[in-house]
Amino acid sequence: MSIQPYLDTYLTRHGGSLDTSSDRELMYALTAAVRDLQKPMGHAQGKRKLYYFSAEFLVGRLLRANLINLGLLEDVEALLAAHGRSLAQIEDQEPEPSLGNGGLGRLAACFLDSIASLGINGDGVGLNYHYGLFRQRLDTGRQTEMPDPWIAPESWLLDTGVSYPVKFGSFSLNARLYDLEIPGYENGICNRLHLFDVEQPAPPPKDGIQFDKTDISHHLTSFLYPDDSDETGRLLRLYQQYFMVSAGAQLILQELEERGHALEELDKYAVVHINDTHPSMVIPELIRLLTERGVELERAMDLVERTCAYTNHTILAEALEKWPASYLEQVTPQLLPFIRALDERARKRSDAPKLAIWDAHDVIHMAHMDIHSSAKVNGVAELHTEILKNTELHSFYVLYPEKFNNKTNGITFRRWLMGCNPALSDLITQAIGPEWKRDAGKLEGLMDYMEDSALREQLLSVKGENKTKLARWLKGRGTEITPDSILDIQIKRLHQYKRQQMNALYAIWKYLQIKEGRTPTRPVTMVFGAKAAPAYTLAKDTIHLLLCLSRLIDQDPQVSPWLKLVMVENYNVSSAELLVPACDVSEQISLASKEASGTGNMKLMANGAVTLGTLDGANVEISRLVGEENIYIFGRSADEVIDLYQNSAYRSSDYWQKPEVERLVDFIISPQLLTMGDAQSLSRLYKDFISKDYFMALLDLEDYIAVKERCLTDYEDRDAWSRRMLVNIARSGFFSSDRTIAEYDQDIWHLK
Ligand code: 26Q
Repeated sequence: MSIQPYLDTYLTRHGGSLDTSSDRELMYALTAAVRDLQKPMGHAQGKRKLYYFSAEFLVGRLLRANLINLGLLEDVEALLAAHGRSLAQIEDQEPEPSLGNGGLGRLAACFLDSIASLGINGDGVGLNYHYGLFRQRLDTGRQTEMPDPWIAPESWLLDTGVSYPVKFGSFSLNARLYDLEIPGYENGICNRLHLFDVEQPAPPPKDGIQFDKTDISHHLTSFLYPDDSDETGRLLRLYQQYFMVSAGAQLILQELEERGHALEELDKYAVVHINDTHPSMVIPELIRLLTERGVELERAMDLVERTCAYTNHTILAEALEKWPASYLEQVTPQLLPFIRALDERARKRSDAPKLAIWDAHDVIHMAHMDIHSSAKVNGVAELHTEILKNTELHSFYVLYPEKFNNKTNGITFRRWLMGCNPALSDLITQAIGPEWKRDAGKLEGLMDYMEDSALREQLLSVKGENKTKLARWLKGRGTEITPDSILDIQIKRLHQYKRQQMNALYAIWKYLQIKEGRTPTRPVTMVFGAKAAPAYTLAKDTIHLLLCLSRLIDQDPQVSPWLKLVMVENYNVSSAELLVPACDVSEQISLASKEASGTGNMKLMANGAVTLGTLDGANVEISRLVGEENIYIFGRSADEVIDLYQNSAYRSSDYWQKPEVERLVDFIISPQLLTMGDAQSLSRLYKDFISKDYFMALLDLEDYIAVKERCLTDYEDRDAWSRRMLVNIARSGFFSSDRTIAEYDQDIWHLK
């Protein structure tokens, strides 16, 4: 397979060439060439087909990823180099599809890559948001949000020309189907991500991300998670969800019939995976469509229960979706009789009120509907699944023990090692050969090189090169860092449970230490990348605090040679691909029990970062795999935290009263800091720390500081540190999404 003819055709048609076209034109040319080359490729085959429904697919840039999977990366790099061009520069012009917000969306993208790579018959189903989540700006000392348009003149989207009618309470819309092709890794297969869109999408709003949320027909696919702090926003979310699942359900039944199967055989030929509760309405919608076409109601409910599977990604109560029945009455009244029927059916199995789908207050509980009406329910890491079974969803577990299972998350090593860290990939291949690229479990072979000091030296120097590369990129954006410093990185959505605010208190501690003359052996660079939900005040205040600290440190000549705090603007997949290979210390510091899994932790580990974290989510499994000498664990356990909540026993003021803690918290409203920023914002954060601190940052603070200091000191023994890096890389193979997907198939989907 060669890309050259496709590329030549495009360039000739557009009057360009590899020598004369701009990087952007070449990006368009390569996009079109790869797209054309993929078009005739075959879809994975199989008796049963998976439809993976998700409100988010955070796919990232696609050029490099697709070239890797098509086996064309090296050829294209060589071809470009022969004309003095570089793929890295060209791909920098590629806009990143902004179709997700974080872990759940990126997981869905890794899963599609693994599904195609394992040759599994499965497609994704989602929405084509034109302006994404939002583009984050930090130039005013706080976060502001802008539209993030990504659909360029030459995009990866294929217009299928197909559309499905979707009926709402008072009007109808057509859902037009666009496809993104998802090639498998060197197997000639191309699956699809189906993205539904309105027929007349609105142009980008002029006033930031504000738009008329009642103009559903034009704005339904404008943004992912439109501001839901008012009712029009919440209704719009519901319109989005129903639009996605109704079109998706029609597509499933159409494909079933096209393959010549009867509707009664749905469960034999289709699996519907529900990624968190956002697509849950696919359950009543499928039942509605089946009965409309003549299947008897009880039979339809049975069929759908055997067809669906649900993944839970959170134990946070506020993220478990509940909808007032009145909202559904307005948006999608045709579903209510079917939800009522599902509720009555569930009540025959258990009449406990807390298991109800439709409760006494006329609220509909999506997760409850998913559990009653799916064949399988899974959590995303061992600890998370145990917590679901023993606490959050305990009554459901008692009712349906056989439905519950764990599927520890994973990442695609094609993007998160081969794609983003070619130098490390080459080093690994030199040592153990290329088989790890097909089977990440083979990375374990690196353990045999523990005494190979030359290899470990190279590991350190590759890390150094990646840090230099990051430093160059940051410099282009106006920030200077010392590549020689320790890179301590926390990259993830901003949320109190993830405890960026605790890391900020560490920055204050370090700042004060240096002011007192206790300089570290080596400078430390603390890097944050995080977007806050637009209406999440305390999260935005935390960003403000970080930006204030960053300025305070920069302006202090006594401190700035030793400490730097960088907040990367608009953190996304593309910036993650630069940050992950460069990281020394991976901050995974959520309050134990709250982070369902985490997947950044896996990416950083695979790239030779050492984890500093709590025993939460998949950190528990990382810790078991690498052993306690190769990870820095601190803080209370999930059991202790759950006890504290159950007994309402945590008082943040008890911890604030400790002089060491008080000094750090009070610094937030000190004159020094107040001159840097906004008093209202800083004092709101301060008050939250001392009077609430719902996610218990002060509880773990002292232990965190002590363990972080030990970690930074240990970094100086470069020989011992390189051993830690090697163990982390070698043991990361378990977290391949190929392993995760093979388990989903084995235990849930049964497709192969
Ligand atoms: C809910 C209601 C209203 C508006 C928005 C939402 C909403 C939106 C997004 C709720 C949840 C999400 C996203 C959740 C998410 O990303 N969860 C992460 O999933 C990862 C993959 O399983 C895990 O690794 C992370 O631990 C988990 O936080």
